[in-house]
Amino acid sequence: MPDKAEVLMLGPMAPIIVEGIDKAFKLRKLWESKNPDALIDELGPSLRAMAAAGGAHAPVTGEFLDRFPKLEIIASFGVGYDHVDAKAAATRGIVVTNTPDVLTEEVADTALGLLLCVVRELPQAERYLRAGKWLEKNYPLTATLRDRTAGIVGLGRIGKAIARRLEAFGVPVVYYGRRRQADVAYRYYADLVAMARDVDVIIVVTPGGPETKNLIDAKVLGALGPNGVLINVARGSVVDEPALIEALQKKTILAAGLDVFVDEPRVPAALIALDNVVLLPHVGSASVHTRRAMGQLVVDNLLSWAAGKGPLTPVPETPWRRR
Ligand code: 8YV
Repeated sequence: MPDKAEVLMLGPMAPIIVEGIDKAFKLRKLWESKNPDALIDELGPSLRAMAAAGGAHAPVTGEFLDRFPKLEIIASFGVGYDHVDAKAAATRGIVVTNTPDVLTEEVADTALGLLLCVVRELPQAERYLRAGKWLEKNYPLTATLRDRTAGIVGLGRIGKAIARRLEAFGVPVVYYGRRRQADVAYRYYADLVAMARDVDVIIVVTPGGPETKNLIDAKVLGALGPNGVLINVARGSVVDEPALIEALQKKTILAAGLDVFVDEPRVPAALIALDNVVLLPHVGSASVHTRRAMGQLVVDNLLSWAAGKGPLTPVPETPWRRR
């Protein structure tokens, strides 16, 4: 039997991934190494596979990839892969995989939950009850989801799952994206500011990375207006955070719901101080069920690659080519 292939894991990952890789491959843990540089030098010339994630893992840059001339696959955890330079991987013939589909419904659930929390002030009302204030008087009346139109920024798989839910809630949906989609009946805007002017809710669910950095800027927030609500379940980088803080402070928009931030897990104190924002610690996909499915898909991508069948879910920038 040939030796098991080595897989370099760049940072801590869920037990299902660690155990799954450890069973089928020779797992090497970069973050546990006393001398990560020496480990890279040792593995670099022959390593064919890596496992990575965002957050605590260092970003995978072209410079880093140059240290692994034989690398074939980076199996990444999460549908978003802005922590991996996929274009740099593509030019080096390396395939990157992500974990789409298995988290679509979960993230869409979270987005709707967050929207309802923001518009109906449910976390604030709960805090009010716990503080014993209900005994003094009723919680003040809130804004409503009724009579709102929602604009989705990024009508991909998760965006469509959010749109389906909004339809069930009786909320009209429009969308902004790089191109009009032939298979949907929702109104399309090629101009984000024009869409922001026409809607009362913006839901951001577009990939992160340089192409969408600060897409939601002061101009978009200004167009959204004083009754406007911003929901972000994508990446913190898509929203100009200082501009958002200013809009919330000056009430040039009504409120925001954020599951993602520019410098996670650090959340600006200015946001935490505000009452018209609901803040979640990046829990969009974070149920036991969904995280297990995502973890298993990381492992399954590596297993399928090792069996010579090609990875299951390569990202569009790096389609699999049999070698
Ligand atoms: C994960 C996510 O929390 O899938 C994504 O893109 O944002 C989340 O589901 C994240 O990827 C963890 O690294």
